[in-house]
Amino acid sequence: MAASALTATAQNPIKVNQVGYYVNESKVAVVEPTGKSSNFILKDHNGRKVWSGKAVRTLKSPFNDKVRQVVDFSTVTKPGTYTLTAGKNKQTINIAEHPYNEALKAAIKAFYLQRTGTDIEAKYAGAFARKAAHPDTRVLIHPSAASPKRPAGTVISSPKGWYDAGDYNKYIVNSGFTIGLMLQAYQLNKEHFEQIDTQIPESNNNVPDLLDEIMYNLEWMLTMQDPDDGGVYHKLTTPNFEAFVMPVDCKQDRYVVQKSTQAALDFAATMALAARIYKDYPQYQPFCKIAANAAQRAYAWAVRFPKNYYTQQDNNSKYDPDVNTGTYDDNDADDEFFWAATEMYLTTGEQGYLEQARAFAPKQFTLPTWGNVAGLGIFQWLNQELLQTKEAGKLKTCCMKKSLKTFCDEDIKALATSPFYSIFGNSASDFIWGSNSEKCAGRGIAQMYQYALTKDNTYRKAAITTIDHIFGRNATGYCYLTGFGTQRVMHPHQRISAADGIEEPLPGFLAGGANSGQQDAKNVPAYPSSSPDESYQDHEGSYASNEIAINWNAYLVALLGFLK
Ligand code: G3I
Ligand code: 9MR
Repeated sequence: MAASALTATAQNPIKVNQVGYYVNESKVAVVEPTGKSSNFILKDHNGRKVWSGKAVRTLKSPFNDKVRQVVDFSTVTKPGTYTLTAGKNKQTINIAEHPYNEALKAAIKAFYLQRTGTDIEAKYAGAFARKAAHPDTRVLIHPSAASPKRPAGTVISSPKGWYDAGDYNKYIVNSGFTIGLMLQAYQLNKEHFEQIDTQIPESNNNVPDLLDEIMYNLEWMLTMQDPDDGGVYHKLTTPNFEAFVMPVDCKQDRYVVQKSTQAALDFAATMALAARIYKDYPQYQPFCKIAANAAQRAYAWAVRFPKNYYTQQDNNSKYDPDVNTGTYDDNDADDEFFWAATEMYLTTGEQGYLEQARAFAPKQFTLPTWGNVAGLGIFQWLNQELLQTKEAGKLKTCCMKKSLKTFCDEDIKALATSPFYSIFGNSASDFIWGSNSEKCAGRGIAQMYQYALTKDNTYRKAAITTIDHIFGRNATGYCYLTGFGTQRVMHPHQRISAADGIEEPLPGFLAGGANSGQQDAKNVPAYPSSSPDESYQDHEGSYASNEIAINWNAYLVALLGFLK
């Protein structure tokens, strides 16, 4: 389809979840009034009227003078394709039993498209096939990472793994977080994930595709541990971001840089968690032994160096070459200690780790992010309760659960006055870098934990309102998952999508989303608005609002895995 056709409805004042609505859940559209008409009509594919009504609420934006009408046609429950009409404007509505299966499949398949060091084959990727690049079999030890046995310039091999995002580097902190979030969701929703066939090279090996896909990055992560001392390099990177060229056209040397406490702990948590999950599959049992051992060594290293934070600027003042790529830096490792100690205890049963987990346990629930993984520690303890394991209750979760409930209830209160009828996006602080995932899908996942704990459907309904935002019921009208929706993201900040000569971007990627920081303002045309919720542009240069990233896709995978 031509780009013009895909974006023809860019100004459609009727904002809906363009992927679809569940038959038995709320169906809300939000209309920006354009004329006097106050009657809304829904017709089926034969043009028969099945519903008509007025707005249930008219609300003013918290950020500007715009007014929005909330239209609720939840009483329509028959699967099908419909047309919603408001005055002269029309919008397509899909209703289905399982409206998000294709989106979930694509969001997992996106990880395959991010694989480094292997041919991406036409039989799995169609037009998006490409030649292998970045084998990473010749990676240099950067001076910041030098050790007696591996002095600067030593060549190591560190193949496989996924490109982090729109760039071509591989970062341990973000990899660990990404895998942690997905494996934890997998633990609770195995049956649903098992039936998702993503058509990847490993699809016929009797292991769920999600686990095979994740293994491709776990194998890389293992190579990032210094075999001598157990420390873990923070990232594998070029000195500078590559230009917008295809992977095969990249020429810069690749380095591993400084070992960091956060990298060691996220690595330990991820490997410990993986060692438990993959042991169900005979072909992965050797991996599980290696992973469990690697996790213990990394944790021990972090205990020796509890404040060895990644310091890019400092390193640049001391060493050459300078490194100017993503930092994933963080000045607090308590949350990483908590998550890692949690996973280590559950894998080894050793009391020492339980004591560490107790010592670092947070009192409050916070949404998990790459920089604050306390939420992953909390989710793992909740998983123990929900799965009724023998470890459930070894760490008291009462404060965490109380604060998760408060958090979720506050979000739900906001629905009453939310112009887009979503628990996300009602305050400016939601619109940060990666808002669609870190704040929006993150809030959805929190609600799904609360739902799992209480079976109170109010929480599941609240979670669905975050998916409604992501799939188009929002101030920009974009459906933020590439390849989906009627108003599509066509120009994500992703080097491959920009350089492959194909008009459509790689499918299945969640764009970062509106970000009031507008940190890329110098690289892009003027933003359409200064409103936080409109600080987005579908422009290739917009890394602050329109990049894609593995961790962001992970939130969507986890949330859709819960929702089913
Ligand atoms: O969390 C704070 C929030 O408390 C505060 O109110 C708000 C106000 O600006 O900022 C929030 O922090 C932002 C943070 O993202 C949220 O996680 C920072 O301002 C923002 O600078 C930070 O951006 C990070 C970005 O790198 C720049 O460092 C993103 O999280 C992170 O996802 C992104 O990661 C990059 C990699 O470095 C390189 N590869 C691509 C990847 C995706 O863009
Ligand atoms: O492409 C880079 C993206 O992956 C990062 O998330 C982002 C922030 O670190 O930086 C992007 O690179 C830009 C750089 O920071 C500034 N000059 C323009 C680069 C993009 O073309």
